[in-house]
Amino acid sequence: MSDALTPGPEHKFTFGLWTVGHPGHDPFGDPVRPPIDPAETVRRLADLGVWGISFHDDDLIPPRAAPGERGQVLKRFRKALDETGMVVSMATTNLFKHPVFKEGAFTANDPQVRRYALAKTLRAIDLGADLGAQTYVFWGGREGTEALAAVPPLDALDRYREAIDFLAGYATDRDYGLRFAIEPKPNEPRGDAFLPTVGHVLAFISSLDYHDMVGVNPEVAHETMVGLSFFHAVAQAIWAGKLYHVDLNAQKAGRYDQDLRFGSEGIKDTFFFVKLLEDSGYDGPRQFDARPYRTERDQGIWDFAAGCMRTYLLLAEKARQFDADPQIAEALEAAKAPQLAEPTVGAYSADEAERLKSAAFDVEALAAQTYHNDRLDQLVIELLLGVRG
Ligand code: GCO
Ligand code: MN
Ligand code: MN
Repeated sequence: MSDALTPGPEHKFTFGLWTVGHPGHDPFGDPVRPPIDPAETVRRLADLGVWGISFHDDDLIPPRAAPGERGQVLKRFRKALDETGMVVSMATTNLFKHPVFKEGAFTANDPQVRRYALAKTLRAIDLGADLGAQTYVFWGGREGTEALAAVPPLDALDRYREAIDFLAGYATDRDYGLRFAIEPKPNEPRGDAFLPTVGHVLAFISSLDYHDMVGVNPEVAHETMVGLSFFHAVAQAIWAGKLYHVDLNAQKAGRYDQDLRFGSEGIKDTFFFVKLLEDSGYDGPRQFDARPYRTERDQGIWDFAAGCMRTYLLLAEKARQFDADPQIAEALEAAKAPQLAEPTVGAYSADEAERLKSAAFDVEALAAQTYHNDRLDQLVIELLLGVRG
């Protein structure tokens, strides 16, 4: 069966090995599910219509792998990729789990820790490129601090920039054709993280020598944790030409990092995000970085994965209905939404500045205008609740 709600390779849905494979431990409780072999994950996801898989170096090759085990794991993984047609969409480095990174990785105070973090990443980039990844993600899990005095932030940002530029130089030198995507997160596991939001990352990128090959990997949960609109964050990344990857899940504002099934919270912001992504022509991976509830195991894991994709496709369908709805079109006119696309004055000229200063504005009449935003928003709510279209 193929319809608008059936996931297929054309949707470019991807999952990280660490998502469906998460054994369900949390800071208070032990694992609730057994680990899943990466090759098995590839097969199960391919059956659901998933296009790609991503991993941290350590998700694929166990850090304490015995000699010979690496080759075996890779062989099984490649076989599963070949047999299913699944691609490796993204690769990344685990720079947060091992205690060596407890004080930071690229921004650790100890230069030897920083150099080790770079060495681990260089090897992980080789692995990712070898398996065909086109995007390399940097999430600075341990880049931050609790003791504000301990980590001078200006130096930390210098070291962060040095690391990303060095690695970008390496990937370029090796001709890997990789693009880098930096993933912001405000906190957790650190009390305060460096590069906490999409805006911070965009500003940071502009300071890089290799700024052209570096973009952003925004995540629903991470912007939402601090009460920001993910929709607007992604819009700014697209506007800057820097949306290189995206992590999809769900999150309640003001909570710990919940990694919930895509679309299961914050449905309105999520809807406008999906509509934006669909309208924007973004053709990169749509990665789900979420986890099944701790209550799930076995079939529950795959139901969770299917649910993420189904909700995305349902929202994409709602976006098409939004565009085709004449009452919504009228309400958009009433809100003057199309007029925001018209330039205000164009480029600066002294003449135009004079014309503006001497123009007569009927400020009272402008102030008395109505925009009917409540009506427009109610139409959106009714669309989402399924009573329109
Ligand atoms: C998190 C992050 C990670 C990253 C992953 C890939 O909150 O733990 O979202 O899941 O996305 O490390 O970089
Ligand atoms: Mn996350
Ligand atoms: Mn993520």
